[in-house]
Amino acid sequence: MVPPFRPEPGLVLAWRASPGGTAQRQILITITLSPTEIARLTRTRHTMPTMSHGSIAAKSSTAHPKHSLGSQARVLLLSVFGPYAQDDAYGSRLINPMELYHNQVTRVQHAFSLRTFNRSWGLMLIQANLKADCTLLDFPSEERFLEEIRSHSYDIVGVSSIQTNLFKARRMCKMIRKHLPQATILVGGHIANLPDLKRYCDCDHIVKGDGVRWMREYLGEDPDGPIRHPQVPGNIGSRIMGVTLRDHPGDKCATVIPAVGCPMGCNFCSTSAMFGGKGKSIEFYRTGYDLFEIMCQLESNLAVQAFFVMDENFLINRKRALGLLELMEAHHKAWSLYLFSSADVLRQYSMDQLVALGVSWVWLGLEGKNSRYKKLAGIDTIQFVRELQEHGIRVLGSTIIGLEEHTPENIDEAIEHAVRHDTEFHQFMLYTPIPGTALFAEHEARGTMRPLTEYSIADIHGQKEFNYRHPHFKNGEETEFLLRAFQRDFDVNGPSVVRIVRTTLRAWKRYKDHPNPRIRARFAYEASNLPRRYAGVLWATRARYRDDADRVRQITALLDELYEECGPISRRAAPIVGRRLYRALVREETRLRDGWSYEPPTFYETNFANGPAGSVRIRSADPPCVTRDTKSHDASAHVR
Ligand code: B12
Ligand code: SF4
Repeated sequence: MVPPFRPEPGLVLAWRASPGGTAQRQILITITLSPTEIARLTRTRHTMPTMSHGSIAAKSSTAHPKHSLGSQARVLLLSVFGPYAQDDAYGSRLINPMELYHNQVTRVQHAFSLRTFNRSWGLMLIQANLKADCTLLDFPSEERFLEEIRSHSYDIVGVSSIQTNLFKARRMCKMIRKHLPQATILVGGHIANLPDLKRYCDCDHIVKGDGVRWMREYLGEDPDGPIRHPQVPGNIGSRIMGVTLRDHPGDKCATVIPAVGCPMGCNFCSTSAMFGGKGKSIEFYRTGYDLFEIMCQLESNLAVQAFFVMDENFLINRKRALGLLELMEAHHKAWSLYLFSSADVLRQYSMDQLVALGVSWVWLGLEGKNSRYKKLAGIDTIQFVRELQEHGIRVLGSTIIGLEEHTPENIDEAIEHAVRHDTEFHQFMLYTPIPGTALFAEHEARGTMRPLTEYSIADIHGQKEFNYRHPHFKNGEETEFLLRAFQRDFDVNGPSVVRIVRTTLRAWKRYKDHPNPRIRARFAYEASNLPRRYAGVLWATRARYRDDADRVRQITALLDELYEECGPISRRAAPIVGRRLYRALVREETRLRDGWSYEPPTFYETNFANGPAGSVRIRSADPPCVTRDTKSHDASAHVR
């Protein structure tokens, strides 16, 4: 049972018709204020009283608010407080953990689910690019957050949140006001697109779009200065089958953030909407050379040769991608890249180019059979996924449940279509109009949004229910359809880890004798787990599925293929590693059955020396020392 959100005194949440009497709706909050509260809310805090809201990067800097202390201001940046994987009154939900895969990809795979955390990269990027002293408290508990604002003095406190975590952001603002009444409060991240956010959160500025530029302007620093890059491992504390992955090729990688936003502008996409929508994106690193410089530093400082490229559609800037490839070739970099991409953009590259660029994972929007997205037009995605896999490119397919044409009668067909892709990972998400997107505006205009009183915003994370009236799904049946999709994919295609071993093995067989030593080296690195660890994975998984004849047959065939390729060493290793893994797997299953969940550790970091006790000073990767223009710009020129 999810405990209901208990509104604090004076807070009323309701939808009502806008004054014009149209179908437009707005969120109405009535807040009863004491005279001191009114005085506090209306007071100017070190800021020019020009704008109540932040600006997207493209707005004129003359209207930009400034902090009176400039770079002398002390800044604290915060992510919303945990714990996350539990049902509570502040909007945490057990089914919405702070984990990418277990949240929305492998959530029904039990102990086979990949458990891992990612840092709050947006906050890290901001911190690395301010001259002002800036402290970051990432994933605090509520107590730790309170301790920080009670025991330290800050001039600016910035909270990053997504819309789902509104109640936490609201509580944090309230607490900051109470304990640091002189501080300016900023709220940024995807929550900024929520209409009337200021009515919920007692903050001074809502920052929409890129926070680096906004903060630099706010502090009187150079908004066009070069972008330093945080040095951050892509994944933290990864576990699978009950085992923690340490130095595991395939997990050990650095995050690199070339850009934010996506010029494709799909109607439901809040990331695209956040950074300007169709035709727009914000590039931090415009050329292959800029990116290469950063990646070289991350490579040596973090000892990685794989990169999680945090860019919604990295390959869309072809010149930059091919520029990077040229430098990788010239400098013999056998890097692996984990990318997000749309199918049409991927298709603009030859397989040779993708392989040479080290593309070894791609997060691919499959959306739905016959969905009308331009990025999928004329592409047989099942065939395309197969082709990518044959070249060692593992695919995380992303399918939408609840497209307008989906009905209770045809949903199984839609699910079967998704499952037939047999991708290594498959994300299923509910079609959800998020404020700020074209889809939301459409539903608003049609009057099909559900009243806020009917649901909690904390449940609008794409894995539970709709926030609008679907034309065909009634009475919350989407919850079961979504779960059915995950379960079907798991039942038919089995644990993702086996699919990953399959594609890694086939790619190794195909590329181990490639004439280019750089390409051979990359495949060798990715295949280095095969003889022992992956042999053990298959052995243990087969043991776990011993009562399922089909699965046993399938895994045995793959294991035989692996033995043939890797020789006697793998035959000897499989049962030894496998038995150990099997025991860990069963232990993990018991733990999970008993209600075990995972939480990310807290990080406390400063961008200056001699920070408070317990804090760690960050280091960042520096770009080539030229002034960069990171303004929002028309990126459509890159799309052929
Ligand atoms: C990494 C990630 C995660 C990580 C979270 C890591 C973390 N520490 O928070 C994981 C995998 C755990 C995750 C989970 C979820 N996520 Co998520 N996630 C992302 C992802 C892919 C990347 C975010 C990122 O780092 N981008 C790169 C950085 C540089 O950009 P940024 O974060 O936007 O930050 C910039 C600005 O926003 C701004 N900014 C950000 N914070 C602040 C704060 C201040 C003070 C200021 C001034 C500026 C500022 O400045 C930054 C630099 O320009 C985005 C999609 C995307 N591409 O952005 C989705 C996204 C943010 N997630 C989203 C959602 C919905 C979720 C989930 C609910 C699950 C789901 N259904 O997808 C859960 C929630 C988990 C929870 N309990 O809170 C949505 C948010 C929708 C919305 N409008 O609110 C997004 C946009 C994906 C999408 N399109 O649906 N997520
Ligand atoms: S292609 Fe992907 S990232 Fe780009 S707008 Fe569409 S859904 Fe968003």
